[in-house]
Amino acid sequence: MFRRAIVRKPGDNFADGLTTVELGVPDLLMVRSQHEAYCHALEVCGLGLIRLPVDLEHPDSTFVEDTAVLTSRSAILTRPGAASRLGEVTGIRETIDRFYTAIHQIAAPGTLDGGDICEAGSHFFIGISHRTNQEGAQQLSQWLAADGFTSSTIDIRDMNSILHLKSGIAYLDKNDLVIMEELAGREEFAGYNLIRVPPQESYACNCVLVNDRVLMPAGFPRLQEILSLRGYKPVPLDMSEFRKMDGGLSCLSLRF
Ligand code: CIR
Repeated sequence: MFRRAIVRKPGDNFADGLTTVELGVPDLLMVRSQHEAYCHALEVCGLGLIRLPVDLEHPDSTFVEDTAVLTSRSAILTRPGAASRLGEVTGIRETIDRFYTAIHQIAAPGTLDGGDICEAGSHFFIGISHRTNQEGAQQLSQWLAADGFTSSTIDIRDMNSILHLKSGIAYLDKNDLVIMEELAGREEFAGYNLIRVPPQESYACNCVLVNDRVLMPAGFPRLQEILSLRGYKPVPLDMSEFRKMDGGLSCLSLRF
């Protein structure tokens, strides 16, 4: 069960952040209202929110998930792979300090974005991407092993369709793994119940189980129906403006 989540309000310069997609410029009013609705949904799931203020130095800082990996045993502060995002970690450290006694930090030359880390029970999948490198993955895997967790890497560097590993997979419960078609054939995922997401809905792979509900992007009826049929309670949330900046649903919070 999660009890809390850290979120950060998007700033007026949100549209100055990084993006690789051409879906247009985010509408700031919609950004704010979609973020508010997301926060409200987390509260409905029973979480107490730690709401961080706008950080205008870092337009991408609302994507807090990339700055830390929080487990039941410790917190690992990351070292984001995009130069413009490196400074975001300083802004999250103080908050993590309030809740964790065991805190580690990815060090240079390692880089790692939280969006590449998928927790699946006591195992962690670590995406090797254009943001997370082998050194970063190795450091994380050592911290995880010291806490009794296993991990393995998934190389996604040759995939243009996703920024982070969690843009393409999400672990839910009872061995269920939501997965995009392009990744479903990989042998690393063979032991899971694969919930295959059709290509036209692959953005919805980035969903997240929060206690008894699954928060998922709105507008993806096939996945919503599959989740309902499997006994999950999907909560669709409009993510259109975050998607324009390559953002997935999970990256808007750090849940613990
Ligand atoms: C970036 O490119 O870093 C941001 N514009 C989006 C980060 C999204 N993070 C995530 O999905 N974990």
